[in-house]
Amino acid sequence: MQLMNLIGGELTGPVDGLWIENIEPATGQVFSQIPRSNQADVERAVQAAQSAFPAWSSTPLEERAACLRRWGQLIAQHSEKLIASESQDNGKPVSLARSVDIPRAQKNLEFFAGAIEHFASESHIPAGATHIHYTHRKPIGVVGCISPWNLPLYLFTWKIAPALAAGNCVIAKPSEVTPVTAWMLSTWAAEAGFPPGVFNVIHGLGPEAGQAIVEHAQIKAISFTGGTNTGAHIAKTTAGQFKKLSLELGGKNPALIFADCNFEEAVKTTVRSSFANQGQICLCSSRILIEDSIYEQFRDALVAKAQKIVPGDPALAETKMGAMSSEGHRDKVLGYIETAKQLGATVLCGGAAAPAPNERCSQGYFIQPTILEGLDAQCAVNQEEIFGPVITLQRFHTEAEAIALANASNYGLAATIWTQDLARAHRVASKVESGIAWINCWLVRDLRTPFGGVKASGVGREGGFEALRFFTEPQNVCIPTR
Ligand code: TXE
Repeated sequence: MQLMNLIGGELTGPVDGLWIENIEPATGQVFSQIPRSNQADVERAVQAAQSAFPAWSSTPLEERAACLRRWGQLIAQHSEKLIASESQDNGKPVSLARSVDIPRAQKNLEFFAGAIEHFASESHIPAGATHIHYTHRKPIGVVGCISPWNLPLYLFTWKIAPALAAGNCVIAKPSEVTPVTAWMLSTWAAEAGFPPGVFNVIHGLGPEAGQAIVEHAQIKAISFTGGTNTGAHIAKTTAGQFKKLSLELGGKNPALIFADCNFEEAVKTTVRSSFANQGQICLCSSRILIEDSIYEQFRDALVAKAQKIVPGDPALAETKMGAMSSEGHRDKVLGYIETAKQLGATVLCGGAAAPAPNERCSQGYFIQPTILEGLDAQCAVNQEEIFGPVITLQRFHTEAEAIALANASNYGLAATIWTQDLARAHRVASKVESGIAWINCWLVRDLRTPFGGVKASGVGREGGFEALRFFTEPQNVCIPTR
């Protein structure tokens, strides 16, 4: 299978004729080739996008919304193929692609089709006004959307949908690790009704194709989700160009387990929040903070449940945990487990690569769900984002200590708080340094809410009208009333 770029409405190979091998992580085998695009491909895409911008930005918003809705319907129509492809490309179980990734990709497109129809700007008219001010929100122009490999089509559509709805032309780059479903979606752009050049996809490596997008002077905004180091690099690269930036980066998310929690529910959800998608969700819990009086009981219940999760062939319907997204990432995660052992951690379960679930997957990248205890809060394993099925347990005695431990991190994306005490729930949520706080639940999303992190977890917010504000440039217009 050979994937193509989409430039100016045409599916086309890379200018230089170079290709990258794309590997199925469950088998370690090459199953497709993707364009190794560079600055020349990006230049062609920017030119196509610039030519398309005047017409697209003045297209009635109902028509732009209709294109997004038709695209959403095409996802629904092709969902079986998308589910299988997402699982093959990423290593995630088909059950997860079926319940989360692909339906959510459709919803993202349909949500922003609706959101743009309800998006209004402000006017400021003081009593007895001599002048009226109103805010004109204009599309920015050509924008770049760079997405990661953990939720490939889900995060790709989360960015391109608001960008297109707001009237921008898009240069999108999916992760080179998981490019297939973005490519499939690109092949239906014309059928959905997008004129040539409105939506362009450039495949390739981050430091080449991604870097060319980030550096391009005519690309006026970058929406990026990925690693914190890459985000910092993008911020430095664009600083002198005054581009708008939305950076959704890593996390080291605490789960605060108080003694008065609903025990069963807290254990069940913490297992899910720790190991869903092999721990490769930026919102996954990675530091489990447990109140002293229930520490042993909670730990043992968590370990008992985690031990029952056995990584399986992602293509099989019954599999709950699949393969790591790539060999390099598998090795990085195993490296952290080794570091933990060297630091004297107790491995309560897992702690190694998992055996291949079957012959087909004999060369695949599997890791056992791993729970560690006995590590210092400041050590690398408790400070750096591992982004795999690896969690650490820490003990606290007081609410203040729990909050201090939760905040003892450079990251600040999501916190999960488990307590039945209503006042404490609100109090702790307000003191935890995070963009999102879930109380007695996890990963419950309303697409209208602001999404993003503080500290090293990023800059700006996605979601709802926040995303539409990001993808528009406000202009204040002032006019006398008489
Ligand atoms: O991500 P990268 P990587 C974290 C996680 C993981 C680490 C590194 O901890 O272990 O990041 O993962 C593109 N200019 N997350 O290296 O490189 C790249 O091609 C422009 C958290 O795989 O950040 C891809 O499309 N673009 C995370 C995207 O950036 C560049 C999800 C993300 O890749 C670029 C993924 C450059 N110079 C990883 N270099 C989350 N927050 O959900 C790379 N890219």
